[in-house]
Amino acid sequence: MIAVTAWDELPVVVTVAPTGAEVTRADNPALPHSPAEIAADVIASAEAGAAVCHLHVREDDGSPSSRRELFAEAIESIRERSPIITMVSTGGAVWMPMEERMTGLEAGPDLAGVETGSMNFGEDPFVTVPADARRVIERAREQGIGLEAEMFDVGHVVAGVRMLERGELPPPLRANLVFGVPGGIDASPEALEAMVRPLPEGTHWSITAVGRHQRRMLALAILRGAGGIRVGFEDGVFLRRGVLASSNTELVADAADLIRTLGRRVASIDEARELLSCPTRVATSP
Ligand code: KMH
Ligand code: ZN
Repeated sequence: MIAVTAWDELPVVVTVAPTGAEVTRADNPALPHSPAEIAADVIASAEAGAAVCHLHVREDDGSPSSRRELFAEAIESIRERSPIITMVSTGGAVWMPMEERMTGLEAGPDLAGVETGSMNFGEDPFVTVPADARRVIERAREQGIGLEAEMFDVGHVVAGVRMLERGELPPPLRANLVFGVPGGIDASPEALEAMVRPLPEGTHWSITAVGRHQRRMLALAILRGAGGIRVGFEDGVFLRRGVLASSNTELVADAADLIRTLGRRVASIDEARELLSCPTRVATSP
């Protein structure tokens, strides 16, 4: 058991999101595409402090994919070399039908994301109606996969909490609060408070921030007692203004430095499993 007496003693879980669906090699040539490249980045990121990986997959040409085999291959090669917690996206890409967004659930991850609402994602609609969220949750529960709610605005937080209260979303609530996506909530101290306020006691909350305020938002969240932060090419390809990150690992190492600089510590994978109530899966092959 982790004996926690104060928020500043709580270790911070670092998640790496190595690929996403929107970023391209034109944005950063180091973007991993193949399952082997994704796995290599995840393993190196785990060594730099990541305890969770949030996975999307790509075809060889870099286009976002929903093929189960690609998820399975990535997860398998990660598990061969690291106990890092694996999480699949069910957000996919804006143009993916729900059926395709759900294929990662068939690849045996530890956790899966679930969107608790709809929004504009830049210029595109990004729609998850409640019935679709319930489908994701149901399939994840059938497979023994834990859930993390992906929340891009206050309404998504409120909807997720309601689902928890109604028993539709199983406890414990793991919430990833996302800031700065055009169409979602902004990246500001006030936005952080607004997103945290509806969360019930005992929620494990982490943050993701995109855009120029990314590092400041991560710092704010670390000082506000966040249970986790997320970095990686899905969320930003720059290390600093005008400086491209050389790899996902560099972004993770930088996030780990930030956590330590602000007086907290980085959660080990074992600690993250405990904090996220995420037991090691017995069946390791997807
Ligand atoms: N690619 C975005 C449209 C998630 O993974 O849950 C959705 C996304 C969120 O990346
Ligand atoms: Zn994602």
